[in-house]
Amino acid sequence: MPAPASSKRLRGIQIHRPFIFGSEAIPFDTANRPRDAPPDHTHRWRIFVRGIPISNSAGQQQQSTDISHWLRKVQFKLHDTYANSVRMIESPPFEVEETGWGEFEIAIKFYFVPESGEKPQQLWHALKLHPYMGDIEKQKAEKAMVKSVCYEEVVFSEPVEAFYDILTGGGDTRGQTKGKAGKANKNASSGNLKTAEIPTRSNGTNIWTREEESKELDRLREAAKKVEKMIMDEKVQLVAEEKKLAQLEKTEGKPMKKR
Ligand code: SLL
Repeated sequence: MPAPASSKRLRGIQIHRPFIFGSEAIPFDTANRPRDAPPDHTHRWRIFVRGIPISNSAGQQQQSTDISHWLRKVQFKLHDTYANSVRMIESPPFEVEETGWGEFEIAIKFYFVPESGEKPQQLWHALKLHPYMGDIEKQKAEKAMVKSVCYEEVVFSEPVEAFYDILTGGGDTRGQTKGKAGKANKNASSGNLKTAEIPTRSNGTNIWTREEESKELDRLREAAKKVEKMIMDEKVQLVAEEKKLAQLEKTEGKPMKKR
């Protein structure tokens, strides 16, 4: 018996959906120390999984692209020193807020919507409480927020039809599909937030844009050129040094081998 249409996998199609995940932590000071925090705790922190930050039509308030149409729930596995260390977050915002004293690795497990037929996927995040880049002393003195945020993409290879429809439903997926997906893009319409499409340009609040991506590629190309030039310069230098050495060996003889 053939499989029902909705569970048929779309051959040659790959869809990726971007998201960000990470942590924010802030040290307590006498003014903001939560009363219920154990005495050895020093920081308040949050671990989260979100869509790509965007802003509303007024270009101000920060929102995120919707990821809940493909991401059903998220499990955060905290350090064993926490009571109920496994936290299942059943609806957005997918985040856990806690207080603590130490840094540790958090396992983040993604459960996809049931229509997807996809197995859960896990990634890791190292919770950062202490400043680790930039002017560390200044941040410590100011008790600044410590952020550690990563961009990632989940790749759905050959999704089942029902899930493909959910992923692309009503949204513009151009640039989001690879392989033979071109044909299937005919239902693409002007964007709603479902697509999680990375915006082309920045409006001042969003960090991830196609424009930034292309600038970054330019920077990488520039850097690669520079490195190539440095290698060439070193080679020229090496040839010159070898010449000098050969000259010296001619006039002074070969150096004696050390015992
Ligand atoms: C460290 N390897 O030694 C790490 C462990 C554990 C963090 C960090 C509080 C738990 C609680 C907490 O911050 N645990 O008391 O609820 O740095």
